[in-house]
Amino acid sequence: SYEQILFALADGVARITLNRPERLNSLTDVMRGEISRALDEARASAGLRGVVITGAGRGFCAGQDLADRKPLPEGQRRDLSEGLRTGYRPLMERLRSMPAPVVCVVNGVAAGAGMSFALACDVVFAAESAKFVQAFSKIGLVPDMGGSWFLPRLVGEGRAMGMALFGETLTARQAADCGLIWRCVPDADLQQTLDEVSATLAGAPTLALAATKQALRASGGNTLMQQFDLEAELQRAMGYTDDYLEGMRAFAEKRPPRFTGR
Ligand code: T3D
Repeated sequence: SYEQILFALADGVARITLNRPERLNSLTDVMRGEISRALDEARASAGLRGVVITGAGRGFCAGQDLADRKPLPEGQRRDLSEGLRTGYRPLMERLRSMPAPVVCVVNGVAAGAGMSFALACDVVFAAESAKFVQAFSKIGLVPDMGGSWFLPRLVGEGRAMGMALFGETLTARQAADCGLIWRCVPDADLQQTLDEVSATLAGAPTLALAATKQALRASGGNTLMQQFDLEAELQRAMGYTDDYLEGMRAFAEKRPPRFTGR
């Protein structure tokens, strides 16, 4: 059972909802631990088809809970590295190694580590009223939870620098326009987006999507020739799946495929 998140599993799709709305779902030690545990539970469940992450209330996630970081008396300093190693990193390792697709539906503001969290997911949808802010520089910190790695890869170094150094707020529309996220949707359609994304993942050729993630992720460190090799290896494996067989049958029979994720 969970205290600070909601976890549900339906039709093979796990839904994790950050659930401390009065604090804009800012991250506590407990919440980080619970998200990690939920990702483990999802991954261990039979026939997982995908993971959807969202937030309760008007915010998605305001980053580190600053109530846990009370100002220190003069002369004292805080070592922040331990929390990154033992709290943030284990969560991110689980998120990034999830074979099934992970979709984030950003319902409201995503700030600091909350923004990194969203960007770590494979695909990000955001409500039109949601905002993205690299809050770190405003409190004298550096982007963490992988933010310094994701940002330049998603939008290029020029935009990443602007976002991270100035910490200006981006609207969901701006985020979608510069390629930071996949899609900006009207607020009124957010619940429908959650349901549609879940249904899409539940009916997807899950092994192919896992291999697709693997290929796209590997591309940054591969030459084109290495990528050809990887594609051939992955495509070989796909050729033996039930879903490929079904995809070919459905095409020949002019009907939508019924993928089982195997
Ligand atoms: O410390 C380490 O371990 C290092 C790791 C750091 C990782 C990080 O994430 S650092 C960055 C931490 N996050 C921030 O600096 C963001 C702080 N919040 C904001 O800048 C703003 O709240 C937002 C831009 C996110 C939203 O603004 P707005 O105007 O929509 O809402 P608000 O009124 O500021 O916030 C609503 C309430 O949530 C408010 O409480 P109140 O006044 O109603 O009692 C506010 O204090 C609280 N809240 C917002 N963010 C946090 C928070 N409480 C605790 N921690 C927060 N991060």
